[in-house]
Amino acid sequence: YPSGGSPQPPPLSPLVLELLRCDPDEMQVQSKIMAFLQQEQSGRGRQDRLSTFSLMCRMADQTLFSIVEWARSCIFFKELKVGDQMKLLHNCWSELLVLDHVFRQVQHGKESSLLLVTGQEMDLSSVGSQAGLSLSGLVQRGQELAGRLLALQVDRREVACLKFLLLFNPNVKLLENQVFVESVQEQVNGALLEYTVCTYPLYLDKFSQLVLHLPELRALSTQAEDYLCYKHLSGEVPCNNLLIEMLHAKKA
Ligand code: DR9
Repeated sequence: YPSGGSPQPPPLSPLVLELLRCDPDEMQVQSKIMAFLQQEQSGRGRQDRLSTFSLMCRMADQTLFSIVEWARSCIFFKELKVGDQMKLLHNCWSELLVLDHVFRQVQHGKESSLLLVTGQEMDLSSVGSQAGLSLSGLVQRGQELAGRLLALQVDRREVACLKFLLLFNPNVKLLENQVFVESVQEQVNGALLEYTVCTYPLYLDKFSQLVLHLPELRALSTQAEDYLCYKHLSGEVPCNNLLIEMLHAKKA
């Protein structure tokens, strides 16, 4: 044992480390999506510049692509047949998007602006003036959830676990390998519990506090799907959109 100095931190559960290792590098995702959007804009003349809404849809669409790419490269998920992979993703894509957005706001830590996946900052007052009631409500609700997670001091490792808990949802129907999905859910639950107890020993119920926020996240994602569906029906969402494809898959 090392003598003197500060005590060694407790060893991290190997599973938590593995889940964190699956996480893509935020800067890499940021520059990839930024480059994609600039490419999209650069071919256009002054007249047919994309509207804020189209740009935001493309941005969210690209974020969803990176989430799907993340899932496909993940431990456990790789082992599933494609059919089960699709069912799990169809079930949770909007939850993963909302968690991604909300945790970005936690890290950003500013109440007066949003941080987009591209690294751009957007003033909430300008959202307030451009957005209609339902979008403003969604953004506001997202900020409130971010505020509560910030107060909980949620960290990256915990978020990595939460993403797996959302992805491996044992309530998804007609899975070929239901038992495996249940076992991953249990293992990740156990690892998250152990991690919070070891890392935040003075904070006794951090685990339950974290997990208790999942229903709010799910409610928010349902509300976001409804908004997107409404925009789609009024013909505003650009075509060839993965968001819309996922929206249809879930309803089917
Ligand atoms: C389905 C699950 C999706 C979850 C996605 C979560 C991540 C999305 C990433 C960022 C969203 C931030 C939105 C910032 C607002 C951008 C600036 C703005 O206000 O633009 C106005 C424009 C039009 O507003 P409107 O639809 O209300 O119409 C107004 C009307 O015409 C006049 O009254 O809105 C947009 O540009 C919104 C872009 C939406 C992009 C993709 C769909 C995401 C679905 C829901 C967003 C929920 C965000 C909050 C999540 C907590």
